[in-house]
Amino acid sequence: MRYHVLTLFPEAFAGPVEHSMLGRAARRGLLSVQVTDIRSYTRDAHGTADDYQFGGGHGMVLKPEPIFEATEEALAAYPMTERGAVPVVLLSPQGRTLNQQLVLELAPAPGLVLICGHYAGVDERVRSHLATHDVSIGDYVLTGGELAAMVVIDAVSRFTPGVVGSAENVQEDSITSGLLQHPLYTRPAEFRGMDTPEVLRSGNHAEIDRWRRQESLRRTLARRPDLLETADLTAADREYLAGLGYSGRADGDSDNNSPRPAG
Ligand code: 6GU
Repeated sequence: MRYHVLTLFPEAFAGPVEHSMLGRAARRGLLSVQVTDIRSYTRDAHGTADDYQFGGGHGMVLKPEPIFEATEEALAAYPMTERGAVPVVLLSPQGRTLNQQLVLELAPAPGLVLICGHYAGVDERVRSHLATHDVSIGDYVLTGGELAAMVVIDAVSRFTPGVVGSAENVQEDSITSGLLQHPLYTRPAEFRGMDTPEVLRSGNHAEIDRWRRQESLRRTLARRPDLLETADLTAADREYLAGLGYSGRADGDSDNNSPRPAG
């Protein structure tokens, strides 16, 4: 994956990209992160990237020209690629909230252009005529899109072969599987009076798998019951959940999205 980040704060990417799993992946040639200073695409002597908003009001607005030109130059690296095959992602609090499904949608692309918004916002023409995706990382407001772009890069890169240990890790992790992960333990078996589950040390792999699946289900029901609506559940899963008082919906014949008590 080739990432093209457009930002007013290129320095912000040096640390996170170099000193992390991503840095290791970049040095191994599995991905690249090209950071472009939007200001380098401005035409005036002061490098003016923003301007007052039409209609008046507080807050400056990022001008369209430098962002269009920087994006077009990034896309020029893909001359043989179909238009739209390289997503142009605008990071803004108004966007679609990032989740693992959106991450999976972005992951197969050969490259990603990430536009970091700032100030009051960006000229609407960037959103309407340049960006293919408008993405937020959650319901809170950041000072800029830089941290959000790093979150997208990190989450998407986990699906680039070789970036994380094994493909299994990615397929079995929380959320991708549709359920939260079961609890994890390592040595020592007992620490300050806190025990670890006997079953995990039993060597009985069928029992271990069953325990892990049930813990995943229990934890998902307790913390994120919404995920159970779309998770791939077996008859045994449903039976276990029913024992916990969950009676989800009977295979999509109900519009009720909230868990109901059993019975
Ligand atoms: Cl992508 N940008 C900003 N400025 N704030 C945010 C965000 C993005 N996502 C959540 N909050």
